Amino acid sequence: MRKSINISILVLLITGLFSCNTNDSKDGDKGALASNAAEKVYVAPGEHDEFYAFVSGGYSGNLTVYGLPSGRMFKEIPVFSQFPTSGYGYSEETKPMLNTSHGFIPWDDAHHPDISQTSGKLDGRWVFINGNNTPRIAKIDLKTFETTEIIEVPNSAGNHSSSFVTENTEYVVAGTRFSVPVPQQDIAINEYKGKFKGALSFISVDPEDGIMSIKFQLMMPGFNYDLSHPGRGKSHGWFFFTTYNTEEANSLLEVNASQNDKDFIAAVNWKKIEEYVNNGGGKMMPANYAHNVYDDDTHTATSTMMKEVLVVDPLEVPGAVFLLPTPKSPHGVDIDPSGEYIIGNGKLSADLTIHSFTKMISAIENKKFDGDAYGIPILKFEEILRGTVKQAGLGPLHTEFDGKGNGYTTFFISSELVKWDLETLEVIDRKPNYYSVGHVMIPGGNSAHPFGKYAVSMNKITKDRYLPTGPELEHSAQLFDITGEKMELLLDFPTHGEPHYAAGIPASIIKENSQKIYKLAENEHEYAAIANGDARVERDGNEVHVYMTMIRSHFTPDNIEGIKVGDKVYFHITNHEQDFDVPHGFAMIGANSSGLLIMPGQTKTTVWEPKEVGVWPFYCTDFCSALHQEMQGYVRVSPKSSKLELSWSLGED
Ligand code: RUQ
Ligand code: CUA
Repeated sequence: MRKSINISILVLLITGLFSCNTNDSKDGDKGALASNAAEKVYVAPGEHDEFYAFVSGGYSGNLTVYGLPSGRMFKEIPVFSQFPTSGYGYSEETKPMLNTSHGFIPWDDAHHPDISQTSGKLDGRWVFINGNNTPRIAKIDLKTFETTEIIEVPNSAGNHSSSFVTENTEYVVAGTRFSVPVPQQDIAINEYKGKFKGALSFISVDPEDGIMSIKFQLMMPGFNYDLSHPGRGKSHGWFFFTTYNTEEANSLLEVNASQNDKDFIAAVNWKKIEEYVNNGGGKMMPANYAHNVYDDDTHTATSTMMKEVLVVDPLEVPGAVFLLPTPKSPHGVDIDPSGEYIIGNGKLSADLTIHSFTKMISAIENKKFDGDAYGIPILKFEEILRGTVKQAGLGPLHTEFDGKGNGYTTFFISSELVKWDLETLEVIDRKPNYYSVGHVMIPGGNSAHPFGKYAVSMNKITKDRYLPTGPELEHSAQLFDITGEKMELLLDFPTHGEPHYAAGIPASIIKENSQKIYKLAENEHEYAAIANGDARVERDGNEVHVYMTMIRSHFTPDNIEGIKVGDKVYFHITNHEQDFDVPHGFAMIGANSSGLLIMPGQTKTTVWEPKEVGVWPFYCTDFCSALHQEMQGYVRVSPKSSKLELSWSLGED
C-alpha cells in the first residue's frame, strides 16, 4: 500500500473543521424564504404528515419519530436507554431488555436505523437500530412502536457498521468498528497488528416473527469497519463494508491511520458464506451474549444468555470476500437503487469514488488482483472504478438516492449537501448545511425504491440556528425539497440527542397497522389482574405482591395495610381501559425507580422498598379524566416487628 497523505485536508479536519460561517447562513435563509417553503411544510391542524422519519438519537440511546414535512416530533421510542416517561428499563418487565454480558446496561449510543424490506421495498414491519458502545442490535415493532428485541453482538466493539438490512430482510448486519482480540484476552495493546480481529456479524431475521439470531460471524483482519450497506438488485447477495485504519495502528490514529492513500471497501458474498454455513462450514466458538425478547402477550421481556457463536474464517470460503481499494479513509459506503454503483465516501477526500459492481465481478472473474491482505484478494483499483465525482466538496460522509438517477452526498468539512448525476458524475446542485452535516436521509434511501421527495440532512453543529439554550443546543436537521433540478431548503427542526442516520417511510405503509390498545382478553401477564375479583395483595415472606387494577379514576385496591419496613413490594398494575390513548400512570413516594405509564390492557410492575413507617400515598401521573386528581391511594407501613395482617380496600364504602 502506498504511503501518502493529503496533509492539508488532515489539518483542516483537525483544526479548521467548520468552514462555513454564520454569514453564509443568512444568505441561505433568504433563498429559502423567497420561495413558498412555508406552504410546503405546513401541515394544517388535524392533518397528518406524509412520511414518518425515524431519527436516531445517538447518545440519547433512543429513536425519535418525526413527521415530514412538518418536522413535528411524535414520539421518543426508548431502545437502549432507560426512559422514565414510560418506565422502560425501570419496570420489572422491561429491565431484561437492557441485560448484556456486562450486566444491566441502561444506555447506549444508537446510530443507524433501517426499516425492514421485502423485495427491495420498505415493508414497514420493523425498524432496526444499532447500539455502538456495548454492541447490540435492537428491533422496534412498527405496530406498537416499541422495542421488542435486542441481541448483543459478541466479539465486537463499537458496533458501528450496522444495522443495515438485506433486500428481503434475510439479515440485519452488524460490523465491529474497533477490532479486538478474539476471544478477548489480556495482551499488550501493541500486539494489535495481526492479532486483533474484526467481526462482521450476519444476524438472520425470521420472516414470520422477526426473531433475530446470529447466523455467522465473519472474522476479518483487524481493520476498523466503519459503515456498511447491502447490495440490491444485481448485487443482492453481497454486502459492502468500509474500512479505515488498514494500517492497523494502535495509537495516534488521527495521523497513523491516515498513512495509506487507500483503504478498502470489503465486499462480502454472504450468499456464498450462507451456503458454506448451511453445509456445515464454520466453527462454533464459545461466547457469551444476551438475547432479549419482549412478548406482547405477557407484556414481559426475557433475557437469555447465549453461549456460542458460529465463526467463519474468510480464507475458508474462497471467492466470498474481496477488498476494493478506496481512497482516503472512507466513511460511508452506499449502494444506488439499481445495485450497480458502490459509492465510497472518502472522508479525507475532495472527490467521491464510485465503483462498479459489474466491473467488480469481471475483475474477480479475471483475477485482476493487486496482492492481498491476510490472504484476502485486493482488486485492482483501475479495474473496478466507475469514476469519480470531481471536486464535489470536502470530506464526503454519506450518500442517499432519489430513485431518479441522482445521488445526494453530505460533505462534513465543506458543510454542504451535493446533488450529482449517477450517469454523468457531474455535480448538479449544492446547498450549504447549518452546520457540519453528518448524514442525509431520503425516505427509502437504503432500498431499491426511494421516495425522492424530501431529503433530510442531519447536522452536527447548531450554533445560531435557534434561540440559545445555554451551552448545550439540540442538534439540527434540515429538510430539503428535492423534486426539482435544484434542492430547496424548506425547514430547520431540532432533533433529540445526536442524529446519525434516519429512516423514512410513507406514513401510508404503516399507519393502518398501528395498534391502538392491548386487548385485555389477550393479556397473559403472569401477575395481571383481569377479572374484577383478581385485585388482591399476597405476602410471600418479605415479598408482597399487589395485584392492582386501574380504570378512570380509581386504583383497586386503593388502600393497603400490613406492609412492613424491609418488605419488597411489587405493584403489578393492569390498566383496564380499552379505549385508544387512555393510559394511566403510577407513582409511589420514595420508590427508587421511575413512575410507570401503563397503556390500555397492559400490565406493568414496579418495586418499592419502604424504609420508614408511616402512611405513604401513590397516585396516577397521567391526567386521565376530570377526576384524575382523585386517582390515588395509601400504603400503611408498620415496623418490621409488627403483627398487623395484610388488608386492602377494594373501593367499596
Ligand atoms: S455515522 S455522521 Cu454513525 Cu456518519 Cu454518524
Ligand atoms: Cu388515571 Cu390519572
